[in-house]
Amino acid sequence: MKRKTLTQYLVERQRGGQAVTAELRLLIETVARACKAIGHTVSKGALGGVLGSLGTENVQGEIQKKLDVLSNEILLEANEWGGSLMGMASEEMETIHRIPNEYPQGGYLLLFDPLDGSSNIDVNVSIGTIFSVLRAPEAAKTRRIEEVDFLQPGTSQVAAGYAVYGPQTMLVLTVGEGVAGFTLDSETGTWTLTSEKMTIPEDTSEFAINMSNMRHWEAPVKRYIDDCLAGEAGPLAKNFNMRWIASMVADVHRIMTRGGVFMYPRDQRPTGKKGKLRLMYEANPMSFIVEQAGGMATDGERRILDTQPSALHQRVGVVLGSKNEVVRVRGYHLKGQA
Ligand code: AHM
Ligand code: MG
Repeated sequence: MKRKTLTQYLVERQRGGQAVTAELRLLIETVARACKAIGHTVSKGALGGVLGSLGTENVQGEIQKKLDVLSNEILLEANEWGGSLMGMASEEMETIHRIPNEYPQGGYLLLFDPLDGSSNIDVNVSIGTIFSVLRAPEAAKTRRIEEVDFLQPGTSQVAAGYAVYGPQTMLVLTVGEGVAGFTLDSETGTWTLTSEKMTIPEDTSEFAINMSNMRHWEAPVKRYIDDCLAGEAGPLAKNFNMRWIASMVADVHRIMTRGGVFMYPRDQRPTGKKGKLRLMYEANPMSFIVEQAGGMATDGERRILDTQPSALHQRVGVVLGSKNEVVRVRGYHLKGQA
């Protein structure tokens, strides 16, 4: 069977309507090429001398791994000169990266977590890249792009995706017309369409949460997980399975494939009050993808995509996945407030 490539998929959407402009297509293809390079670098592991820490800290106070920084550089270099962007922002950079004057400026902004799941890098467990594309505001086109221009709600995203570097290297993409999955053919180097319309089953009996944080959780999360653990005899009247990979990309990819509910909730620690995951380049792109696949994404009570960001690196509680289960978790939160 002759399968479509990423380019064909995007060209079809470019011809079909407004969702993909030539500039956006070029941008997505460039990001996909960078992900291929990151995947290649990741796969070299110890042979490439890329494992281990650099000893530096990023803006979030996290120790940077060599691969965090290398992946960030790969994405910056690949996307700087193509003419689709005005600026970029990343988990690994304190502030925004403006496209240098020597290159043409485009109409879009790119945000990314260059290598998500950093704690899994050195142990050879799946990791990934997450990205989000916004339009640069009209007003910014006559002046320098500023950080505030990036602070748009997730509903403004024009495209989002993730690459997962696992047993297979895959790219999962939405341009707001459903979600498509591409597998990297390592022999030809081609992103090849392998799932034309990914959909998340509405019901599930599988949850993903870091249980070691249980003592810090807010009451609704604790109640929900207690009820899951009670199984068939409990109020949910079914047995639940649990998975936690500690790479959001890999956990979300499992949910995209067979359903489930993923939670990194706010908790009561001083460092957990706002959640762990970052809104702009982790929660927003993943929420866009999950919603486009028929799932749902909330911070416990509210839709993540409606959040008006106030800072580039702001954090948010995340509950996403199979629709009926996310509705249930939201119910526990809303009931708690009544
Ligand atoms: P990172 O972007 O620094 O890798 O952090 C985000 C990751 C997510 O991929 C994952 O869901 C979570 O952190 C795991 O956290 P924990 O180690 O607390 O379970
Ligand atoms: Mg991350």
